[in-house]
Amino acid sequence: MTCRICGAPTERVLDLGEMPPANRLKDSLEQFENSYPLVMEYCRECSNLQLQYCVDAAELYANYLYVTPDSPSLEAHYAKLIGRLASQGYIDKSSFVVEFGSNVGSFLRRLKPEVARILGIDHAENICAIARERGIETECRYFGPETAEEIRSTRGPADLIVARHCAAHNENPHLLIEGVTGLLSPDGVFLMENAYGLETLRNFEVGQVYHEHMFFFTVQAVERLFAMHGMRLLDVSIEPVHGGSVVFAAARAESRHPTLPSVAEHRELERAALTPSLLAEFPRRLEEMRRQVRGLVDTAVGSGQSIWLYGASAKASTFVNYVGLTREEIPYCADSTPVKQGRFLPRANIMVRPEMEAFGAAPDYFLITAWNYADEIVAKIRANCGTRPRIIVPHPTVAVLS
Ligand code: JHZ
Repeated sequence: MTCRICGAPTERVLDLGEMPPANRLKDSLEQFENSYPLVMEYCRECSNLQLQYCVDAAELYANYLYVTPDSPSLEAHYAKLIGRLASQGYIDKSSFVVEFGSNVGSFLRRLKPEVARILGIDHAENICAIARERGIETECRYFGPETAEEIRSTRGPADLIVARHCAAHNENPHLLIEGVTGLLSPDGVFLMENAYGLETLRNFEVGQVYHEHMFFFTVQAVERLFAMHGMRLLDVSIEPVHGGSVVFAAARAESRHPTLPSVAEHRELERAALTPSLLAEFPRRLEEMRRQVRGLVDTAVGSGQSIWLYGASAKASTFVNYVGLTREEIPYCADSTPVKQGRFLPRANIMVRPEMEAFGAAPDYFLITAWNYADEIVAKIRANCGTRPRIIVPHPTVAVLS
C-alpha cells in the first residue's frame, strides 16, 4: 500500500485480522455485524502511521453512539488548552471559532465565554441534537472544502478552527486541510488534537487501533502534511488525555505567529524514539499483554469469581476482541452513557449496563476497559463498592489493584 500523506510505499506494523467497527454496538445478540481488515502500517518516508484499509465513512458514522463523557480529567484538559490559546494570542474576545467533530459541544461550551462567536460542526444528527440542547449552535454535516466555503461566505473566516480527535477519522487528510485553509482567516490558527502515534506504540495500546482511527498522527507526518498545503506548525504539546494525545497548532506559512521551540523539540524526540525496533516490539508486547489478561480472567472465572468490564469505549471493543473475551466469561460492561446501555459490544457480545447497576452487583473484579480514565474510575469504584472488588488495569502494564 501507499502512504495517504506522502504517497511513498508503506510497511505492515500490526495485523489484527478482520474486526467489527468498534463503536457499532449491537441492539440485539442476533443482529448481523460486518467485519473489516484492521491493519496498521508505517511510512518510512514521512513517519506516518495509518490503517491500510479504510471503512466507508457512511458505514462508520451513521447513528454514532460516542458521547464525550463528563470527566474531571477532560475538564482540566479543556481549561489548559483554552489558557494556552489565549496566552499565545491565538484567540481573544473578538474571535470566531469553528470546531468540527464537535460532538455534544463539551469543548465549545468551555470556550464560549472567551470568544465572540462559536459554531460546532458534527456529522451525527443524534449527537448534534444533544449539543443544541446544551446551547451550542451546531450544524449537522461533514467538514470539507464545500462546508468550509459555505461557512466562510455566510459567517466570515474563522480565527480558530478546532479538530479534536476527529482529523484521524478521515481517510483523506488533504481534503480536510483544504477545507481548513479555505475557512481560516489570514492569521487564523488551526488546533488539531489526536491520539499520538508514538504513545500508541510505546504504551502498547492495542485499543487505539480501530477503524475510526485511520491515522495515528506523528509530528513528522503532520508537519509534512501541513507543508504540502502552505501551512506551518506553530506549537506541539503532548497531553495525557485519551491515552496520550498530541496537540498541534498550525497556521498559514506567512502568518504573523512565530514557530515555537516545541515543534523542533518534539520532532527530534520523536525521531529518536520512533525506531524500527519500537515498530517490531509493538506486536510482540501486545501478545504479552494478551497472555497476561487472559491468564487473569481464566484464573478468576475458573475459581467461580465474577468480572465486569468498566467502559464500553471504542478502545474496549478492539481490546476485548483482541484478547478474545466474550459474554460467556464476562457478561456485563458498566458504562455511564445512556445510549450505550442495553446494547452489546460487537463480537464479544458483552452487554452494556448502567454503572450504578455494576456498583450494586459488586463483582469480584472490574477490568477497566476505559483505562485512559483509570484514576477517576478506580475512585468511583472504591467510593461505591469499597475495597472488595479487585481492579485489573491493562495499561500501561497489566496491573491488579486489590
Ligand atoms: P473514551 C472515542 O473513543 C471515539 P473511546 C473517537 N473515535 C475517538 O477518537 C476518541 O473517543 C477520542 C465511559 N465512561 O472517551 C464513557 C464511564 O462509563 O475513552 C465512554 O463510553 N464512566 C471519537 O470510545 C467510555 O467510558 C466514566 O466515569 O475509546 C470512554 O470512552 C468515564 C470517565 C467514562 O473514548
